[in-house]
Amino acid sequence: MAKKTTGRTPRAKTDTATIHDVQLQRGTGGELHQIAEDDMPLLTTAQGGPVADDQNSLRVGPRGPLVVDDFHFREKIFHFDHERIPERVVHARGYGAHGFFETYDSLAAYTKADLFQRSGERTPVFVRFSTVAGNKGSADLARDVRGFAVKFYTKEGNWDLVGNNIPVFFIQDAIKFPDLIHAAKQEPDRAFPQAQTAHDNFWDFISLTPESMHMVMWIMSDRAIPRSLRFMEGFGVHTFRFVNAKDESTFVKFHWKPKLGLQSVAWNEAVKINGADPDFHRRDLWQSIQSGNYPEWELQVQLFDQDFADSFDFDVLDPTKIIPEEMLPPQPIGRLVLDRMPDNFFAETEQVAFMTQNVPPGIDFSNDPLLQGRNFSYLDTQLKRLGGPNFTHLPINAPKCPFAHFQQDGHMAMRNPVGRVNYQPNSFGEGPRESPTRGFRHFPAEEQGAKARLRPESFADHYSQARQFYVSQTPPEQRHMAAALTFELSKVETPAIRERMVSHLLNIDETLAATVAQKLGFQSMPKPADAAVPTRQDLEPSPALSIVERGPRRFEGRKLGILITDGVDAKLLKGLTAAVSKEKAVCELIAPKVGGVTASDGKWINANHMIDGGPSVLFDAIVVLTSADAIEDLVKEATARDFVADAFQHCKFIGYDPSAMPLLEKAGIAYALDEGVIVLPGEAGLSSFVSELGKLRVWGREPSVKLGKA
Ligand code: HDE
Repeated sequence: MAKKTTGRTPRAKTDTATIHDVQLQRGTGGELHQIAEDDMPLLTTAQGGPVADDQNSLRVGPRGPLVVDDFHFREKIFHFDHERIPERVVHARGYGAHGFFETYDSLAAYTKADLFQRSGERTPVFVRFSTVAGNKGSADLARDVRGFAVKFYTKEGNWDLVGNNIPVFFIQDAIKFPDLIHAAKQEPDRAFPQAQTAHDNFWDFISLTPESMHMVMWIMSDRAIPRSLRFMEGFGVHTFRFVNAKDESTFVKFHWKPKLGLQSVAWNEAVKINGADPDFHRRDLWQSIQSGNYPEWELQVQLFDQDFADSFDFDVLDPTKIIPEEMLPPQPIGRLVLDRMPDNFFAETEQVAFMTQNVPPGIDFSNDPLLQGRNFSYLDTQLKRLGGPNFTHLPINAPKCPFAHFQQDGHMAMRNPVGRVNYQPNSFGEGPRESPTRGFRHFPAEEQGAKARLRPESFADHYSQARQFYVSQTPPEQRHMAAALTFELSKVETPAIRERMVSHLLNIDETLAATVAQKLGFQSMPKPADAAVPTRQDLEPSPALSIVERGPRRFEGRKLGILITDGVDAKLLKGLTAAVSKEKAVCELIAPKVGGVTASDGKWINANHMIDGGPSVLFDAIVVLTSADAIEDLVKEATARDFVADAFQHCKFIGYDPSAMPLLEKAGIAYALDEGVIVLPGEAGLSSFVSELGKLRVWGREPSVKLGKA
């Protein structure tokens, strides 16, 4: 006989027999259908045992203790207790996607790597983007380097190109990596600040490590706050080797170039995005792939031989140096398209194990000491993170080509060799054998020298390329770098560290140093830091280093935020959204209330956001379309005023219909209208407005906004 139930778990009864009466299932059109219990998959334990009641644990009487026979409860809680694995010690926060790499033309002259042999060949890939310093739950818009790790599942095994969105690194020797990362991450006694380099320990280490100065210029630039993962470059950083079938080696540096051009956010915008949408980058990647706007990059290579390396001003083995693109133009060799999100974040993005030492025949290492140190590190880290040596059995890490070896057993072994023989050589003629012709052979580079702990003289110039980066930036980008340095050092509590940093800046650019020193309130200038190489070279500027110079010039792939109210001109709105989608960009509608608005033609328009949840920092440009009746209420909304004022401050393009002018006035920008604030539909029409948006920012506005003149 059924006992009395508590009534708290409507779909479960506490007696023994049937549990679910009905369930709801969503149809293809989103509608809900009822499905009968018999048509639903049966819930089981991990051992496959059918579960009768998943709502109540087993107890003695309605108010009595739980009992140990409850194997279902025990298994469920046990598994939950073990759901986490250690987060990555660096690059903990990441987001991944699947796609393919397509080779343009055969590269057989340079490399025998199978994936580069045939024009049009497609190789499946998995890419994981990441921030470096923050923990797994930190915000996307931290000022930080972005990881850009690509796993190519080639027909000759996996090739992992584990790169960053910045082509140089902080240190020249892997032995300094733990120190660098300790200093960059949260301070150990107080456990803050998270995902930020604006603290004493980081700048203490950096200011004592002159080799980091070039990288410091990059992370203080807008490169460290990308607008989207889709709008950033990637770099293999180190010099690698291509090796062809004749065993000839060519040095190679890898570059990923985004099809939609480069774009970053303003620092004030980054700070606000982190609050408004800490998942800004991952949401953007998710949305663009799910909507069929597949992000794309071109793989380009800088190829060079030993003679070039010998004639170059710097050492090509030094990972704190670039080879300027103007000096050695990168050649396009293929494209990467990301077209599928993982089915499960943990199984794929979290468990993916990148290792720099995963290279196929035809790709090899150089003697870059950082690369060689990395080749040592990545295997260890996967063992720790994934808990055993069989992480290659996980589908995301397993090669997609045939493979065979005698590695066996260990935790979670899923694919042990079958048959009697698990060794070789054997006389049974069983099992795989190595092949001197098809197998990987390391490039037989000749090496000599005394064994010693040392740093080569050729790595000693720490300032010339740092300066080259700075002088290659446009004026707004240079201003951002000065502001970033000032902000970061303003958070440093120890005056000596600030001074030491400024003493390095003096070796890079005197004006930059003076600006930062003045903003930090220095009474006098410190002496320039002692430099290992006393004469800094004045290298030619490299425009390729500027984001503004490499901007997209098109609004494609960007997002327009349109603030609408009741009475919005339906025709104007329709025309605008059509012009935007023609440009392959996206519109999102923001309304004063949740749900939407009633347009001028009496029809209801659904909005994507309520104004409080859709601040203008989430968009690349904004438009305000309102009506004479609604504007009075709109100007009373503080968030509507911020919507406009922030967009103006962040130098974005703003479109408005004449009835929105009172909001511009209230936001304090009506007196500073410039060429980036455009009345709609305007004489030139909506498509010309949208093509104007391709300029992305009105940087000329910035100085007046900064000084509060706007
Ligand atoms: Fe890494 N790095 N790294 N790194 N790195 C890791 O491996 C390491 C370096 C990079 O999305 C770890 O699986 C050392 C340079 C990316 O899963 C670890 C040194 C570059 C990712 C590790 C470096 C990178 C990592 C932590 C100094 C750019 C994320 C978790 C010699 C070229 C991959 C893991 C992903 C991850 C070690 C320096 C890029 C501990 C010792 C330079 C993109 O193995």
